[in-house]
Amino acid sequence: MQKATPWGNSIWEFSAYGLPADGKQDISFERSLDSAKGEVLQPIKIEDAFASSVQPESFNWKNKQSENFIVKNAIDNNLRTRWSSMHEDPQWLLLDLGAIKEFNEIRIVWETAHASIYKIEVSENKMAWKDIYSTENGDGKIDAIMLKEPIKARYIRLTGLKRATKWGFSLWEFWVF
Ligand SMILES: [Ca+2]
Repeated sequence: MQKATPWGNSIWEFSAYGLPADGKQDISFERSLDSAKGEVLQPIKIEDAFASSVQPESFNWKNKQSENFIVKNAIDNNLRTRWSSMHEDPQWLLLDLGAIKEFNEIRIVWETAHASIYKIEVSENKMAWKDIYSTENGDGKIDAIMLKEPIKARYIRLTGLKRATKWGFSLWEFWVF
């Protein structure tokens, strides 16, 4: 509407980001992440999920409907449902693959309320835990974490140590490959 300088209006880039409009997992999106390798990966099925806390259901003014934040939302292959913790540090999310499985990549699709500091541990028995990843510079969006070598484990525990926002720890999906 009004130029800020004697020159014109000039921008380097204009980008828009969002989720699939149909509310279902966008497989082409998932595949596009692997296009460089020419492989199509399917995530390992996660049998169950638990969390240190769940934010109470609330009314979403954007969708005009109430929204819940139950932990199963993190493993339902739906990028429009999310788990969110209570608004306190720290919190954890525990995923059960149902049996010991081998994997070498984890992908976390964060909601705006992401973790700036978090770590991931794995276990075969929920007693002895092994650190496999940590970061103090989490920037949300999608974290595709390639492990140095394939890991065999049944349980995966994500611990959010510091929230990036005043909200909780919230993610749309947790994938294991
Ligand atoms: Ca979901």
